[in-house]
Amino acid sequence: MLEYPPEPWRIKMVEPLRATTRAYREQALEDAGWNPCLLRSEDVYIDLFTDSGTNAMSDRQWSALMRGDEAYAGARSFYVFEQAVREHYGYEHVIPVHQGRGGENILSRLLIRPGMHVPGNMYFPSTRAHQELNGATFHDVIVDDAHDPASERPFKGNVDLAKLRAVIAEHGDAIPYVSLAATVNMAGGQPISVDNLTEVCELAHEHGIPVFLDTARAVENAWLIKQRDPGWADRPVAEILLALCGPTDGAVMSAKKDSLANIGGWIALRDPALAEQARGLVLLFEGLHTYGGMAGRDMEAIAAGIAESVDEDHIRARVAQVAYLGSRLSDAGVPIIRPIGGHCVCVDATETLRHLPRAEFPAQTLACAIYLEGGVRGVERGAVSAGRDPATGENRYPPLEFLRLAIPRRVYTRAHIDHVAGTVIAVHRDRDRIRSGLTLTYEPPHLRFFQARFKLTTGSSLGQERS
Ligand code: P70
Repeated sequence: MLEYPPEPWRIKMVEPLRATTRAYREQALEDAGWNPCLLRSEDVYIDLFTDSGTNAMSDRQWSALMRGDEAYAGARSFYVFEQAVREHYGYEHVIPVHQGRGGENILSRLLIRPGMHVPGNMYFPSTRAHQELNGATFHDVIVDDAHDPASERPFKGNVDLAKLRAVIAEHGDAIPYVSLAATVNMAGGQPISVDNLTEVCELAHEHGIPVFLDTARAVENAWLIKQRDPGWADRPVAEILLALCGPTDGAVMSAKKDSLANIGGWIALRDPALAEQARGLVLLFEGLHTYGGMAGRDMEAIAAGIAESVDEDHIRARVAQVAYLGSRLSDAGVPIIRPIGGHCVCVDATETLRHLPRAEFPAQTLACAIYLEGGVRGVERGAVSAGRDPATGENRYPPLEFLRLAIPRRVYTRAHIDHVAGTVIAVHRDRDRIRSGLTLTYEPPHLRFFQARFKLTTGSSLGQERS
């Protein structure tokens, strides 16, 4: 079992949690249409649904909130925020948005025209949804190992340059940009290396194609580079972050992840003309270009959070807590995506529930089973998340089908994490008792996993009650 260092913080304020009984949870899940996304958070004991916006802010961030300048235009807080992004991510033009998908909407509208093609290192649901809404086809150019849960390759977020070359050869003129992510969420929080990212930018730039980086978890990516690439082992994480952003043309950020905030985001660009167009769209969809849908106090909290996010003690403890959960599961024989990523541990659902067909959504079923067992909420990352092909209307079955346990930053203690490990290990041990998968009863057209409802394919329980 991997040990992790004591947290570099102590707790000043607490939020009570409520444990529930199995019978209570069965009713709650039934009411939620067998979709943990639709549970009330009060009915969840340990919530690993997401690490997005669920972080605990520091006393410094809370006091920064009080400095929020709520002026409609040109608020002081905007300039504090802009300066923090410029200093730590290295981009000149910083445009606030209310959260990541606000930025995805602006960038996609700005650059994509119907019939275009966007290559990227694996898809992310909201990113691809905005690309498709604007008429583009997404092409996954990530290395093959990213689709193999057992592969121990250190940089499973890397782009396969041959795949990218092939997309450029076929669609060169119709590629508005390359869409990269650091880390790659849908691959289990796997990092991209500085070398690979630099090569991708060189190749794209040779063809006049810009590269935009999703920096939601780029600090975690930078930390994993420090751990896994000997060339960067002695460098501060803040320097690695700048090296990651350096070769790219801009970024889209959800500040709800690395930046330890509860809401917010930004777009950053190097090209002044493009930045001016982006501000024009932000005015229409988000708010004025000096607040972008955020309150002044949110911008202050993000600025303080950015500085904390690159603190070596913080990022070491954060990633180590994730690794601790992963190692506890691995040691007990639970199949997880290897190596353990930056923000989550992912349980391989096709491997755990081999007896269920993909059409019965094994990862969604596993998410339900761990909620019933221990009140732990994770999220499906498989066929439900992948949605339907816009052209054929058929379900997409991505190679990876997993249950994601995403760990909020600075929120849960080691005893909480041990409870999660115990819950998942118990479900895995009794996996043969899970006799039924799930069938969709309702699905919305976009990002269906958030609102979809299901019923058990057979019977009235997952068949895992204790006798
Ligand atoms: C999650 C959240 C959000 C996210 C992300 C990356 C790499 C952009 C965004 C969007 C929440 C989520 C959102 C849509 C589908 C599934 C889950 N990830 N890029 O739980 O940012 O939420 O601020 O609009 O991970 O992983 P935002």
